[in-house]
Amino acid sequence: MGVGYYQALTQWSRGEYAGANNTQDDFAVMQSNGLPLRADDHGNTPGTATVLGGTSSGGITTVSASGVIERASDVDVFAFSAGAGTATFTVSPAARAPNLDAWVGLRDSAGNLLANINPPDALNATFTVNLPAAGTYYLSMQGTGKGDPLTTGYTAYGSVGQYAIAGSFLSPGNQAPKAVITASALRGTAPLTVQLSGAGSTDADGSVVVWAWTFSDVAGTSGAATTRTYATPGIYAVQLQVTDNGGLSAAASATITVDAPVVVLPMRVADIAMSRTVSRRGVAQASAAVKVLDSSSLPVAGATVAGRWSGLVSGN
Ligand SMILES: [Ca+2]
Ligand SMILES: [Ca+2]
Ligand SMILES: [Ca+2]
Repeated sequence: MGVGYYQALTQWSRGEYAGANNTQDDFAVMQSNGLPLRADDHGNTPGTATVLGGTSSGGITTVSASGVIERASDVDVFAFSAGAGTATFTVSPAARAPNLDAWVGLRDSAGNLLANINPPDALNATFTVNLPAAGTYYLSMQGTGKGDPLTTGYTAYGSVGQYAIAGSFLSPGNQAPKAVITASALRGTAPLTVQLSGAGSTDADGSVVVWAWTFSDVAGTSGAATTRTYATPGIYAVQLQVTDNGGLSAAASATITVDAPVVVLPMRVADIAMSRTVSRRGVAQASAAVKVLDSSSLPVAGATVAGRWSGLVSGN
């Protein structure tokens, strides 16, 4: 053993470094003097894994566990069931005089390594990983070495000791949220200002944490509420996507109809020219030519006029 001054992290060994003059195996010496290594506390394989215990609230399960890497060959495996989404774990060595430099791996139920963490020059490890699907996952702990043991590194020989695990992940069976759009108006005359709110969106087993709005005419925005002003007549689509604290999403949509403003032109009836014709068979036909002028005294094309006859409609 020796002391690695000026190093951020030092580790004890049995003299695997270059030029070592003491290669004594202290574990072997202790055992030969009646100090057997402790029995393993957690299984080494997924089949013998310890199930991580914890509590579930608001769609999030929080777990903790502790254990000991008793020998260099030890692997401690923990199992947990989680929903799809973000999982975060922190592995801490013993608070006092720790020796365990932990390598932590996260595998899915098929044994695929999804993440591993072994920060340089630190004994603790924190990592966040996105679990691709709901299911059972395995966290495995083991001691590790660092770099080249002959120079500035060390082997896993001394990486033993206590550790604590703390983590959180989505509870299995997370339910998707429900998106609800509330609009102050779905139809109106341009310019139309519409207050849009997604505050009525819900999540049965957690909470809505993200509101994302997309519009058919402009770039989208985020937030529980937003305001749009439609200057141009047309039909516009609005979509709201909400995401819960478990990463599941749901969407709702609405259609905003913006009508052209009704134009009222000042106009007047300038003249009505009456005429009457009588056919040989004695049938009389009367007509009225109505002249409609605007405020500039120009004829208004296409003006619709309604009239009603009253009084004498036959005879001279
Ligand atoms: Ca162990
Ligand atoms: Ca073990
Ligand atoms: Ca949920």
